Amino acid sequence: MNERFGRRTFFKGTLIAAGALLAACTDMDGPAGPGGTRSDQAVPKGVDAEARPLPIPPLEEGELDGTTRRFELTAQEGEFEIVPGTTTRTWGFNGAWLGPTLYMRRGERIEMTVHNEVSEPTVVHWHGLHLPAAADGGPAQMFDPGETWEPAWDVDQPAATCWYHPHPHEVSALHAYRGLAGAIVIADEEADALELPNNYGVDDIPVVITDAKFTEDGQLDEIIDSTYGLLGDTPLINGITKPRFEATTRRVRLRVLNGATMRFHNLMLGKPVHVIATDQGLLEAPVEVDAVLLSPGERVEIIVDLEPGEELTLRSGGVAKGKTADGFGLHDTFDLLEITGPPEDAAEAPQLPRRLVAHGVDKQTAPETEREFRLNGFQINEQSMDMHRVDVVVDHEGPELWRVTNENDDWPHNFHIHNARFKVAGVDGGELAFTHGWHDTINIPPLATVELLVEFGYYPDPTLAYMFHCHMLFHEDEGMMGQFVVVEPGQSPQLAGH
Ligand SMILES: [Cu+2]
Repeated sequence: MNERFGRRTFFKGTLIAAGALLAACTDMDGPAGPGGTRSDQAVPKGVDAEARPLPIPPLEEGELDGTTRRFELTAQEGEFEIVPGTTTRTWGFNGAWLGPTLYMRRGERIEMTVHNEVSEPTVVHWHGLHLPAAADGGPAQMFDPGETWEPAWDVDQPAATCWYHPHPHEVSALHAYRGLAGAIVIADEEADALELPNNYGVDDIPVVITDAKFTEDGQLDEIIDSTYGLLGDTPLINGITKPRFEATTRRVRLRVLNGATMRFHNLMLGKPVHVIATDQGLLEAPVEVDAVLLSPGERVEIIVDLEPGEELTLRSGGVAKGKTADGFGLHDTFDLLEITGPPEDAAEAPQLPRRLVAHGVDKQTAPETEREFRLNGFQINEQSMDMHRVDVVVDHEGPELWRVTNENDDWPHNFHIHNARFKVAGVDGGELAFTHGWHDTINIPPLATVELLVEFGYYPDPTLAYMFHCHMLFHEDEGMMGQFVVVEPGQSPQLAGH
């Protein structure tokens, strides 16, 4: 009996292993179907057209007055040629589609004026920034068409690639999908001193990934799927299909933002590249990778070294089946961005710095406060978002340990905390692609638990809440979000209007 049982078990084991290997091969093999896609995913629009030059979002430096930087942003409606030959009605900031890249420096005071000239109430969240709750742009701060909102804050965090996008109650995905999103570059002296590409639009390139699906008459298809939300079948880079970037330098820094509402991208360039920064800024040292998985809302900065005449493609290469959930783009493959090498006479790139910035995390000191969050379906800890409920009160300045579990075995989730940065202190029950560095958004594979060492911006205000939520925006809109309030020690939250 024992022998038979043993043989059967062995047999089953090898079959599973062989199946997994086969799945891994087909998934990583790349384009197999029409238009550079695999046969089981929809063909993206625009793949048969000529490549177009990569549009670089304008760098908006605002108006500098001493150490105060003033910005004016207008959310507006317009139209744009997302796919060649098709005019699509869109939303954007200071333009028809998407928004400019906002530039700000550590130590500056930011005074922002945001005008709402779209047809619905909205609000703008500064994703990754540490600032008072009154400036954070949560759902309690929506403002009507024709109105203006004027948040202000001090930039008190290291250089990083962050972004801004709408956060209106229950329609964040739709407003972001229509085009209200842009990158933020935070600079500081420490980063300036490093020999890294930082000439915006020349060797320091924003790569904003979003996606869309289209109606037959070429408009944004706004039908919200009950599982996939507004997951688009056509990936867009800086707002267009099939872009091409012709490098003029041998070294390029890509500031990649996954601004898609639901789609994961496993980014690869066909050769090893160096990751130098995650959501919340530079790593301690460059890390060489073959691929890096970005869930919605995450950023990564990549250094690519190019030879004259070299042709590379930034691809979304998919993740091997069985390694994580199905769907949500995890097994789709796309060519995202063609990159060509510089001219022969381009100057040699210097040695990549071996050290970047010191993180100074004291791993010996255990945080006094530990909290647990269970993500399941569209809920966190068996509760849906309630703007009148405070879920967490942070009444101290030090770090906390947040233990976040994805209880679903078939859905991915991720987790974003406003006004905070965190290190991944541990992963249990799953594999994370990239755990180095400071994050504000992290992928949590099915049945995995991640331990996050969280540092908050400390701007006590008992009257307004910050959000923590799944950044798959359909999940957020369906209620997968909670509220935390930062207060003085011993103080109680007192949400405004309640
Ligand atoms: Cu989710």
